[in-house]
Amino acid sequence: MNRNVATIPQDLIAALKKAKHVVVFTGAGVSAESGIPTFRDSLTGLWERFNAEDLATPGAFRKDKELVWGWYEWRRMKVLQAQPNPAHIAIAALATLVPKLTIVTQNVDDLHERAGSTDVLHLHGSLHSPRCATCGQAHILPPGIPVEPEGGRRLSPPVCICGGLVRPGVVWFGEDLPVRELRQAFEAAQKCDVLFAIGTSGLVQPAARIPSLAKQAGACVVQVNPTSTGLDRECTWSVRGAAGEIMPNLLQAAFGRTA
Ligand code: BV8
Ligand code: ZN
Repeated sequence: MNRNVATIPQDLIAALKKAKHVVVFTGAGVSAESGIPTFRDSLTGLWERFNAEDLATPGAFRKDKELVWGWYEWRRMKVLQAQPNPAHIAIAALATLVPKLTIVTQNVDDLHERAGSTDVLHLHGSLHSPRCATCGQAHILPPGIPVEPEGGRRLSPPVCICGGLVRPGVVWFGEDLPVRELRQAFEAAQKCDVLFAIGTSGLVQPAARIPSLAKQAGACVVQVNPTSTGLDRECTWSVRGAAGEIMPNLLQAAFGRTA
């Protein structure tokens, strides 16, 4: 039974206070209040006539590597210019308030880490770890924040010492997820007492299975999202609101502190 709630229910607070193992599963919405467009927000500038799912594919990179590499560098600039928001900070603090916390993210930004979270399981890779498409060698990006025009531009991807093209270090549609991270995420979901699904539309597989795995294993599943999603039916509670407000309020209610 999914309860849509605008305020934080007492039984949720009680469940969190006695939880031994909490999983926080995040999507693009957790970075929205840091100014990072969500994955399904419509694209702008050079990419406005595309949707993200079409650009985030090996085929798009083969077809127009400058368009795709320019998009990822523009996104990387946005992330480097952004700051973690109160949701990231509260999630980092949660690690000091519960016996065990596992953070699983679909996001390719490093805002959880910059808020102080460690051992974050990135299911879809990272903007900050490009690699050679041929030999797999990690590519070291120049230090600092790339300067890209607001509307974006086409950029030639770097070339590896082996002659191969450097590609973004993300998992594209049609590509397998990293085996270790996915296994650890599924295991944590099946062992935890409480799982938070924060800022995700629950559309992308196999990551979207994580909340139902937790529910089937008997965990309380809490969704934090301003809108209804396909995950609603998996959730014990769907707390309607922005993560940057809900998460600090939840920590304050349960533990008397927000960060
Ligand atoms: C794969 C990296 C095997 C790139 C991304 C069934 C099983 C297996 C696969 C499939 C399947 N069915 C279909 C597939 C194929 C595909 C898939 O799932 N397609 C979907 C579209 C149906 N899956 C794959 O291809 C995966 N690979 O399964 O390999 C395989 C191999 C070959 C053939 C078949 C299978 C790979 C998927 C990974 C793709 N890469 N990212 C990049 O970033 O450029 S996914 C991308 O979507 C991002 O990582 C993003 O995080 C993720 C999920 O989106 P969300 O995070 O949920 O973001 P979204 O914008 O959708 O929603 C944001 C939410 O936040 C909204 O609900 C909004 O209301 C909320 N929000 C807004 N503001 C706030 C907020 N919430 C809280 N607070 C706020 N302030
Ligand atoms: Zn190479």
